Amino acid sequence: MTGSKVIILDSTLREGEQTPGVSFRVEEKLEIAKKLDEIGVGMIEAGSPMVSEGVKEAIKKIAKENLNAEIISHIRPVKSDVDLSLACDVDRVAIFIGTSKSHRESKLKMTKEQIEEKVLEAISYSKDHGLKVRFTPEDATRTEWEYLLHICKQASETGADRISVADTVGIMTPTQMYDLVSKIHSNVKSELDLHCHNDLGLAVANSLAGVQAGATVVHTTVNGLGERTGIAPLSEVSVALKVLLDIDVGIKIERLSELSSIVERYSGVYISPITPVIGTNAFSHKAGIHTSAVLANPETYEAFDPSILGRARKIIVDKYAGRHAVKAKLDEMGISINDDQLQRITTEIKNLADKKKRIEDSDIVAVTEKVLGQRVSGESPELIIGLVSIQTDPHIYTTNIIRRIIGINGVSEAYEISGEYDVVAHIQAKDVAALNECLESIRNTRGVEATTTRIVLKRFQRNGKQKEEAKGLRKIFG
Ligand code: HCA
Ligand code: CU
Repeated sequence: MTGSKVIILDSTLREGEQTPGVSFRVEEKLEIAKKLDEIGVGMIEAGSPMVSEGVKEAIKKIAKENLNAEIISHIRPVKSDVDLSLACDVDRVAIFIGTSKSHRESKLKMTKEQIEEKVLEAISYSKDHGLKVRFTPEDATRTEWEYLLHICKQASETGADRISVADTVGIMTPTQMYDLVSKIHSNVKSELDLHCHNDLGLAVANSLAGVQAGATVVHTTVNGLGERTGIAPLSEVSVALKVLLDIDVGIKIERLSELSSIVERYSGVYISPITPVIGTNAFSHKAGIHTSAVLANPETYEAFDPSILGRARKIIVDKYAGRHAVKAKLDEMGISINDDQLQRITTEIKNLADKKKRIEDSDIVAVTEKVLGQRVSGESPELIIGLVSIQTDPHIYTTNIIRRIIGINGVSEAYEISGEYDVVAHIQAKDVAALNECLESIRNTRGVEATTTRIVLKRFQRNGKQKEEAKGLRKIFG
């Protein structure tokens, strides 16, 4: 391994915007870039200026921000693309061209020599105009070794101080990646980037192997966005490097979840609950055997401490839960019970869970009250409940807007409806501040044009037993 520091290049704004269905607005790009910079990303690939006026404008605006991160434009080896990059005032150009046989013969219809000539010309032109240069032999991992080495050496000698080892279709194994990066590293002077696609789910593993072989920049996107199945996700790469290889890439890990939610919202692509590191379930424990072990010693079923992400472990209470889990949950709610009551509550919860898909905190409180025959004295989870009627942009598919809204913290359900409004969202918040934050996020959602919020004063349920008064209303309405 080299002694050089390893840093992250984030390409959410370039590779990430190549995700089918994703298109960021200029202001969204600017906000994402600032957040990436704050979080500690060392390089931001801001876009390809030749794609559109909007992309160019976003790169220009990001470059103007004077962020700590190096700002890169991703271009073809043509003068006009270099000129556009100069007009955007970026720090570096990343010049890419396919080098593998299929790219040369079927896509570019160019010979090895023609490709080399174009690349070297573009590197010289960029250097002459004061730009830093990275060269990416696209599909490097399927390029004949002799040609790959030759063109990388030439690019390096012509002034590309970085070379990106692009596993464009994600076909490497970690050992193959380690071997290839080691070979390039020992034969070429430039520093190496890793650009690993995730077609077979190996992007993170291949990135780690590449770092062990001497590469010093890892390309990521927030939430792993990108062409097809995307590239290595920022959160997984930065946490895995830290936890498994003790390599600190300077990322503020505790802010990764926040960044992920912003990008979910702006991209419309939502992560699964079982996504590593940032997924809702990443630190949830369900089976009785697991929960009692974790409560005794978290190490038993945790790869690393959730607190590094500012997260807490969660004990799931449903039919798989044992008494330890139920006890921990009731303790958390400030409800104290004896052993006999605990046994009965646990049995009742299991019975209920056989009939109901999800056990909410309110179900646990209801079961506890039933067993104890009294209202529980501890902190029952009183929430402010709101119904938000939403008018949406008729040009955007309503289901897409709902998908964005449902990802906002505090939104528990959303319905597409007929009539004056298009959508109704059911929101829950612990206090007025959280309520306002949730409403603000709904209003800021792309496609939301107008909202009207009604606060629930009393809530009745079918069995007639539960009737909750929402708190904090006087405060909101004077
Ligand atoms: C592309 C190419 C690229 C380039 C990667 C890089 C790839 O999608 O246009 O410049 O490091 O995967 O090969 O993203
Ligand atoms: Cu790519």
